[in-house]
Amino acid sequence: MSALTRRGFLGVLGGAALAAAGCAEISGELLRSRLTLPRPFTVPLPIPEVARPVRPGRYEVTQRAARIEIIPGTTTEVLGYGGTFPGPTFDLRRGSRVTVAVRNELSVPTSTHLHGGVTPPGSDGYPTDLVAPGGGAKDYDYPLEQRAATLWYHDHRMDFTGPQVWRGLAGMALVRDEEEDALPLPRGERELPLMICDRAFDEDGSFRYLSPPASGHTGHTGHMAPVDGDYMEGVEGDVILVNGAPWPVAEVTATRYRLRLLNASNARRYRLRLAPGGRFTQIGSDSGLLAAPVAHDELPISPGERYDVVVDFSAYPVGSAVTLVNTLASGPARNVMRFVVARRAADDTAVPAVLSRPPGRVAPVTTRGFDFRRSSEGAWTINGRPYRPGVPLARPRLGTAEVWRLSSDFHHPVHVHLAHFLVLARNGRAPAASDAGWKDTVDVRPYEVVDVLARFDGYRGRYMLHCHNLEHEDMAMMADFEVI
Ligand SMILES: [Cu+2]
Repeated sequence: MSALTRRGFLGVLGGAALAAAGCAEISGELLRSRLTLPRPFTVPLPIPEVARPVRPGRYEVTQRAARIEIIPGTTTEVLGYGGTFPGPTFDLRRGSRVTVAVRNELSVPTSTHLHGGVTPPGSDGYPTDLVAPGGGAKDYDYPLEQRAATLWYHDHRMDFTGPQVWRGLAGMALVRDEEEDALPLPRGERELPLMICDRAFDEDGSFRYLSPPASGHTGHTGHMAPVDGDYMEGVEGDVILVNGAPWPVAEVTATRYRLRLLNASNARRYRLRLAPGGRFTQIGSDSGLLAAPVAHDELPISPGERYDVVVDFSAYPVGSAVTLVNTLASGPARNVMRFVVARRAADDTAVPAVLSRPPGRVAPVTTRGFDFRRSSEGAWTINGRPYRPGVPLARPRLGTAEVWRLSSDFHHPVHVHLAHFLVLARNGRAPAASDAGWKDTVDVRPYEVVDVLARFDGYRGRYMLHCHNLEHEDMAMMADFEVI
């Protein structure tokens, strides 16, 4: 317990002090690399390969360890879907039911969650619904009865999501539909999935993460908790990876590009800007296209969130370097990646003033509160309770909507499985421009109360809501709800 309590109250007090100082934007504790950091903007941006079905509607992917070059001149062992990091991108169609057969050849159990998916409960990646190591397998069924959106998938193993995602078990999944097809948006080489995450590396090139404390405290779920007490706030790395490459560079033409931004970090929040200046035209949120585009100078993005944006590189002279930066960080982690505008090119794309007809608001049938807080015992809890599998905190009815009031003592990116929601208010005031659209993850900041209108459509059964700071999640900040 000593490792747990050492910083137990420091975090709470520190959070309050930082909030008072007006700089409460950092959501984790920095873990430094023990090798020389690579020079930024030297590694070309990789684009993950697109998964190919073995036959129509069926994909097979094997989780396995592999050694890949992330930091130039050294290699890193990853735990990867298909032995790659990120895993392959699944390019899927609305309503085209697919099965993904996952085979686990790792030495640890896994559970795969399609984040943002409207998925039957048996395929939703419940944390104890494990695929056994050493050759276990499971067919995950995805009916994909949902709007076009930028989704991702990652491991969700009870108590070990943080270390297993850190070591590579994550990838992107795009759902497309006819509504999106009809828009003149950039596509093909001008549509870039950008999975942003931070990592730390050891001298030998391996991923550096926490080891279980020597004292060996147990997690609140009864398992060995992997999170060192010093890192209860969450783990941040000092190397920023995009699609698995450190501070990569992408050559672009002076045209519009569609960027699918995903924060796949364990704990790090970002406030993304373009330097020397420029705008993101947001066309989509976590759960699909917006009704109309929204222009942003900067985008706050917490773990699990996505933004679908268009950037028009014709606004820059040919030869320009346009750097995606994170204004919340200083030092090397302030850089994310760079675009170099190589040449002019024809561009017949546009961002129409009307993008889509998202589902409307429906009247909520009730209001429920979920309080995300560190308990006096130093555990991350929801409504005062550490996670108890099989004990639902709420039973919403299928086909209804509810207001969920999310309150917080720290940075908690709250993710709800199955349900999509609209942000109604922050501390009783209008939400931020970046809260636009239907979402599945919302950045709840210290001492904030965020009201969301959640729709429970799709399936009855057991789902969960949890903090998507993966170290908080592993330290029991999860809860079940059951759709009835
Ligand atoms: Cu949290």
